[in-house]
Amino acid sequence: MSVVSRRMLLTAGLAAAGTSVVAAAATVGRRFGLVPPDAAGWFGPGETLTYAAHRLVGRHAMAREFPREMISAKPFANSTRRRDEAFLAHQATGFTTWRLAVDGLIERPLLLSLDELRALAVSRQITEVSCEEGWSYIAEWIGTPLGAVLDAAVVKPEARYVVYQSHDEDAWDSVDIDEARHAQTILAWGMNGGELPVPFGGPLRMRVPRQLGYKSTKFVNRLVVVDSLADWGTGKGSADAEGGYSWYAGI
Ligand SMILES: Nc1nc2c(c(=O)[nH]1)N[C@H]1C(S)=C(S)[C@@H](COP(=O)(O)O)O[C@H]1N2
Ligand SMILES: [Mo]
Repeated sequence: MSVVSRRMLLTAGLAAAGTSVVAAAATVGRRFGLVPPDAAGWFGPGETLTYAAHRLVGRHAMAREFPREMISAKPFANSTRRRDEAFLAHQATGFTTWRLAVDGLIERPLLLSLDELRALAVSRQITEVSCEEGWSYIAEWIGTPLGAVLDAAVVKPEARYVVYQSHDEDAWDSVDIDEARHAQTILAWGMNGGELPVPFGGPLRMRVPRQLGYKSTKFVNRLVVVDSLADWGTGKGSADAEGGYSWYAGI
């Protein structure tokens, strides 16, 4: 038997073992929130291992925060697709009538202006946006913790995920409740001391600094608290997951 074929057999055997172990653990894992919504795909076993490991040992881990002097002089705004008509109308009037809608499994549906959002709580962080394509930049983000919005809305006990939608209709995404309530997960309305500029997602973007940049959806306009992602798109939990990226993008 050649070295190559033995290695191939070994790899195949390990992969098969890994798959069956993960399959056996799936029932337990689902119960304890260790299985990501895109677990059924080709990369499913790998996605599940990463997600489960981060959830078991890193639930409270913090994304790296940087000193002020490391803020990037020229942050790069990634290209963005077309925003909807409503966005253009709000932009024309300086976002004064713009509102963030919050609904789903909550006691108090909300429609929040930017001022109302700012009045809930303010949090600052100097963190890095890391794109899966290899570039990154560091900026100061000022915003309202997503957890503070969830508290204001009074989340029902069966809630498991927060779906976020955008004026860019192709950019919906979601995080689990732990990520949503993590102190560094914020709805950012400020950047580097000023308002959040439109190219960077203004008036409001998600900042999920423990995950890759694509989870930090720009132009966010609606949050929906849900117990399952099955009814959203094809059930993978985000537009990016449907496009082949992993739903969980922990760094
Ligand atoms: N609405 C919207 N949000 C988005 C994107 C997008 O195309 N549309 N791109 C994502 C990706 S892939 C990255 S890496 C970051 C980049 O953030 P930036 O534009 O501030 O550089 O935004 C994310 N948020
Ligand atoms: Mo990205």
